[in-house]
Amino acid sequence: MAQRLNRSSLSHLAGAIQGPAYDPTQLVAGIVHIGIGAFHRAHQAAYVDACLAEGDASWGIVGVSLRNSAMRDALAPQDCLYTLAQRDGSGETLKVIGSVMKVLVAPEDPQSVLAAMSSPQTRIVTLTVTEKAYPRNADGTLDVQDRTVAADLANPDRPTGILGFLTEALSRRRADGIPPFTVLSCDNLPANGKTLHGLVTEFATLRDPELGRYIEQNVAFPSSMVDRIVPATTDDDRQRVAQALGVEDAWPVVTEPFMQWVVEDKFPMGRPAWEGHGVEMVADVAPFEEMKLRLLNGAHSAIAYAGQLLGHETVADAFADPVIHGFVKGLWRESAWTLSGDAGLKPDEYMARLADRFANPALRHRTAQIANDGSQKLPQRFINPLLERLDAGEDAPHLAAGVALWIAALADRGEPPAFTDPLDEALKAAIANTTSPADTVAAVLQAARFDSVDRYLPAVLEACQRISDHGVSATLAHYARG
Ligand code: CS2
Repeated sequence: MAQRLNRSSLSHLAGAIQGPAYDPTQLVAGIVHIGIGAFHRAHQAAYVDACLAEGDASWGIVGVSLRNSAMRDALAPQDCLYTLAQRDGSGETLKVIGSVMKVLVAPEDPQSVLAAMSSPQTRIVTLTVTEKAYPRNADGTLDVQDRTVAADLANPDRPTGILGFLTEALSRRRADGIPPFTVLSCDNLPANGKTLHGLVTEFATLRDPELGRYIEQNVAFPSSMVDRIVPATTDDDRQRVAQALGVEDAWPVVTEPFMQWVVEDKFPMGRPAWEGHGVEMVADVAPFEEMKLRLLNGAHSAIAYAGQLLGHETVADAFADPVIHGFVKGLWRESAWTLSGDAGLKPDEYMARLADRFANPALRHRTAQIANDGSQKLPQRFINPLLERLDAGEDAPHLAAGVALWIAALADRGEPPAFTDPLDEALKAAIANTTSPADTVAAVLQAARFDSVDRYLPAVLEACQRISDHGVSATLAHYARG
């Protein structure tokens, strides 16, 4: 068996592959990151790695897994070193990242997570936990019915979810006279920092109104827009990377060359010098985030559901299908119209670049991966721009058809389902129990808890009817022509 990637094998990596340009044993843990998956390791941890290489060793990362031990089990034997593989049509470059110091597994040992978060050295807590881990209602308020919320309110000193961990750690710091850390959400939600601040404040208030007030007034929750396409790692990736590296890496990350991070500059406890490494530190993230969620993520969801329905396994394959391509262009026209014009952004250039990124032949980004959790993604990707168009007296046929593609793909996902949703129980019941197409569409939109359903139900229904009468390709072509 080949030797494992770790500190002692770093000096004999094959080729010209670079390891960390600093001594990982000298790092101090300044950041706790909750949700240490592939995305974090390809994005924030890579930006931090670049900062550490400049000599400020105080921003090492302690990663936290909220669900299981898989990441810790893969990374611990390799001193948390891992390979970042950037690929596109012109080839692949590999780099070994050293910014992650250790990985904690919350369900096994919540106290070690709280201890890391409560340490005076920890100045920032970052999160990539996906949309569904923010227990909120359609209007952004706390979902008090959520099971994790109820469990964490009942056992505040043994939390399981993000609100429980953040609140308990902030409460312990306050009791110990340690200033609060800054909380940086890196999830694909509109106003992610503000949203999370509201949720933590509401949650903490239910525990203790005084604590709620303290968090509301004293803790910074900057918003951020993150962007990098990171498909799930496959066994082929592991083999290819091991061959190039000359040592084995149990969990490399594979991504595109492009990366972007726009961060609201609000860090009372300090931060890495990210701006020297391409991070845009701004006063208002909203225009960037809206453009990304609506143009990139919106198109991604349309490609994912259309691709699932038409048998395309990857984004690149689906985007090469002329009917999907044509539909996405129409969707882009509708969504781009909703973007704020005064932030100096250039949606046309952005969309041209997106088209190249989606066509990247070296990334096997599975449509099934993006299709997951539609009930949590569609509001910011389709529903919000759709409602804004209706408010302005414009129609939104592509956005409505995007919702219809989701419903059609949900009804057609096979057994075991090709993709899943946290509201599956209600969504499956909505699809199974209804008799007419109109009933099904209304029931699915209700089950997904979308906002203002009545306003766009007829347009979604029309698209669903077209799909069932004429098929997916003819429907996409119809909208693209319109
Ligand atoms: C994707 C995103 O899975 C999804 O929902 O749309 O993960 C997307 O790849 C990233 O946001 C790109 O930055």
